[in-house]
Amino acid sequence: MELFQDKIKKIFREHESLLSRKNQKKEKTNGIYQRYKSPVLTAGHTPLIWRYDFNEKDNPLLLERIGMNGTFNSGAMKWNNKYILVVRVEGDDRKSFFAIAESPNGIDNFRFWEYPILLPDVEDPEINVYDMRLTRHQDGWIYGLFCAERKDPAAAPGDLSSATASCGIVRTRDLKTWERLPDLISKSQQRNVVLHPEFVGGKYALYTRPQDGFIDAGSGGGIGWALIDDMTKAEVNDEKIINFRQYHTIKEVKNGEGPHPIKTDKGWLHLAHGVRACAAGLRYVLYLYMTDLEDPTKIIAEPAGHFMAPKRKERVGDVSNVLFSNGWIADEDGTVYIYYASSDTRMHVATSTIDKLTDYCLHTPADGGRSRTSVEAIYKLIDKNLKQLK
Ligand code: M1P
Repeated sequence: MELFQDKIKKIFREHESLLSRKNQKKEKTNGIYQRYKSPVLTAGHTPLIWRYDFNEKDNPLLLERIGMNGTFNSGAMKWNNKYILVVRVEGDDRKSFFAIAESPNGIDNFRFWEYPILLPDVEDPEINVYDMRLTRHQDGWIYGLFCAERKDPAAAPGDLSSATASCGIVRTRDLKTWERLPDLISKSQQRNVVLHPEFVGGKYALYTRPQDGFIDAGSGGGIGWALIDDMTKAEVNDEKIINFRQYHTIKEVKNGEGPHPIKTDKGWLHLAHGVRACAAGLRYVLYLYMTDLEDPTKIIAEPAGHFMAPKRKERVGDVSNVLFSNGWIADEDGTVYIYYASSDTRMHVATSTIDKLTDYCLHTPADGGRSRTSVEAIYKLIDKNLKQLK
């Protein structure tokens, strides 16, 4: 019979071989970005000490005591020369929480820190938290903005599904001690709220996503923008939509800012998600757009359609047909690490460069709104190529 200690050694060996697996580039690329073969984080990457009780007397059968269901929608930043993800970990109990994983190279060998983050509470404690966006702000703090979900107090008796979404706010200087600030005050529900990294006219600036209900964006027109005087009592007063949802596009049902935009010499580079409905349900894809350096609310480029959409295994998971990103890292050499989750289940990385992403934004035709305009764009390219190749 296998000894308890031998069984433990085997579990640790298998875990280590998953954690230390080298990631490899996928062969095919469209030139704009490079996908990788393996996910960077799965539920299987979570530490064994979160899941097993290794005391033989208490757990003689060596069963998993606390199950982990998924690792997805992660905020990202470079920290002490390491690539850091603040991961949305979801347990088998459906509760999400945040935990930090770090990698020496950004594409593999991600390892979770020993303890997940125990968020301080606010007066009205939320039920669930997810999708943290990290911003190292000009004011010196690192902010984490996330969705705080509560049971809808107005739900009819017997309705155990209706919920409300608000923006929770924490800040830290070391990623270890987190100060909880009051939730964002807003007339509407809010999810996908992101802090711009610089002051704008002396104020903090938020990308918002006003929504009528917990799921429905409803009359919320798209990605919004609001200036905030003080992050310790943040309140949305004036909110204007800067990136609209549009009929017959990849973002007709919903959209939302991803991580905070990257400052480039050609403008602010934004990553967002767009949602459309189809017979298979909702389809979430990623798209890029750019805004003016002086006026981050002014769109200067937006390529038609998606930048990345779920492919092959990415298409299947707990919520299938979803790509979602709330974290990317721009390295000093211009490499961009795009951390994206597939189907609310696992984390991946794709790499690109600032040059490629801005070139893609500035030179991909915009959505003309009709099939005919799409064909006209192709005609223009064919004419140009035929002249070029003669
Ligand atoms: O299930 C897909 C995504 O749905 C929500 O995003 P949005 O508010 O834009 O619809 C979020 O719950 C997100 O976490 C999730 O990945």
